[in-house]
Amino acid sequence: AKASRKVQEPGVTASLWEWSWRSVASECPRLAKIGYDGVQVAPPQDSVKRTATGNGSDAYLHPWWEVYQAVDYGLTSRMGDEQQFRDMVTDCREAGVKVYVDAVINHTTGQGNLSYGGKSYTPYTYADAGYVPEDFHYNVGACPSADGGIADFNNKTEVWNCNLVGLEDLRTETPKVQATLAAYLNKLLRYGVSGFRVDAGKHMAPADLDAIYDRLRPTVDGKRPYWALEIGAGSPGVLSPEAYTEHGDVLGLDGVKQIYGAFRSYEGSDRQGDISGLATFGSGSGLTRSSRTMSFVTNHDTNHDAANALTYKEGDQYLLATEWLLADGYGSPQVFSSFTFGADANQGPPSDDEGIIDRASCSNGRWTCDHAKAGVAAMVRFHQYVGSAGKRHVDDDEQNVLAFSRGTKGWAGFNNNTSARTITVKTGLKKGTYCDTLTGGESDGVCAGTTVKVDKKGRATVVLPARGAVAFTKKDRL
Ligand code: AAO
Repeated sequence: AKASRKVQEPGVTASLWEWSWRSVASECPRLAKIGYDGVQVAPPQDSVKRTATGNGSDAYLHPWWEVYQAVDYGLTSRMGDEQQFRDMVTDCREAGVKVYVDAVINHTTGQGNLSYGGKSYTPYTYADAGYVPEDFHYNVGACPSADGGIADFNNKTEVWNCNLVGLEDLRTETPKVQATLAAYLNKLLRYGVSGFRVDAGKHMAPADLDAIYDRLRPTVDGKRPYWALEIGAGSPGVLSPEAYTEHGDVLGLDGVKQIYGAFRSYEGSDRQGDISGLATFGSGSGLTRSSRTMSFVTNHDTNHDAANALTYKEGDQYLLATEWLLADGYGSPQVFSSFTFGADANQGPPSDDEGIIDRASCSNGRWTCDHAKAGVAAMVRFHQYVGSAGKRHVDDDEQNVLAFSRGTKGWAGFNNNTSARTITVKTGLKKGTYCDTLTGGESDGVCAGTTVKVDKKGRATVVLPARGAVAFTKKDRL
């Protein structure tokens, strides 16, 4: 039978970033129960295993970023071994959760000489992957910068051919490199993976990305693999996220900044911003179109950039923003969930002395488990229930308050102020008493939290808690 050209859609995913394979496997039944369609996992290929620390900010022997330095495409990593990876994919699929992989295909490593898989290497020579010096842009004179690095992020030749932060840049335009990378991705697809987050997508020419994608087999479900390109914000023209939407979905990194700007405003602060301004979030606010975007409040990079993104450290505000994004419907929303860390942004996940990551626990304070928090889980269900129903009855009259319906299927109101607000709005829903899903929800016809009365004109007066929200759908009618 001819393979379908239909691309796997990710739906709602959780990024259980740097969770070990065994931990992801045991979490998948809960992800399914909450209503997640998929899980995204950290880079599984073999990577550098550091043997010494550096100076100043390079004090961690096993920082989180080791896994972004590929050595070969064996699947022994900080998160587990190849069998554990395969078992995780099988277990998650059996639970009904699809698995997406962070694919590091732009470069190899830029330091060290030993990998988690026990392989030794020297710069530009990786026997197990089959790479020799001529497989890298730097060694064939293709990078024009003086030191081989990217000096100008607005210059496409440098961005595509030079070494990003010293990471050895592969000649992704050659059939040999393309075949090597496609063999890696095809192995993952054979194991049941449904698609990829393409790391450093901006650092590969679009034609190279297309050529690699064209070499991919279908997923085990007979679809074209999902392909989400990481296009770091801020570069113009052919390097812009918009330009790359011709070649895949893109990560909503500009959206991260808009969300941050809107939420990090509160009474009595000198920081300005206003969540009511998110009424037009999406293509209406200059972002890539919804159908081409994976949206999120933060990811593993912006998580360390508290000046430009909301992170778990903001607590209620981070959760409120996550809940709002799930209600809004822009893009394919992804909820980031990983480990807690201190002041040094290089700190790695809880692990043993060898860098092997501990089992994730939602009760020892080392893992945020934001994907499973009650409010987030309730809004995943809301998101799935309202589907593609349009945003209607938008109420953005008051500072830091935003409310809207999703067609006639659900209504949600958000308040980013530090005290409660009462609003009277059109809900789009029919007359009745509804149970707010965020303050406890309903079971056996009894509502644990707030109830909202909708009159025969579809209007309701709702009290939005401080830094909180109220949301209900048609099926929450008592
Ligand atoms: C580590 C060490 C390095 C060492 C290297 C090699 O830290 O000192 O040289 O090893 O030995 C991660 C870590 C790196 C780490 C690396 C490898 O973040 O610190 O290096 O693993 O272990 C650019 C890229 C984008 C990239 C991002 C970090 O375009 O692809 O930098 N993200 C991915 C991953 C990331 C990973 C890698 C790539 C490498 O998600 O985790 O690195 O595999 C501007 C540019 C962007 C640029 C950013 C950040 O953006 O336009 O393209 O992203 O700067 O440098 C506003 C501005 C916008 C700016 C943005 C920054 O939006 O408008 O212009 O802020 O937030």
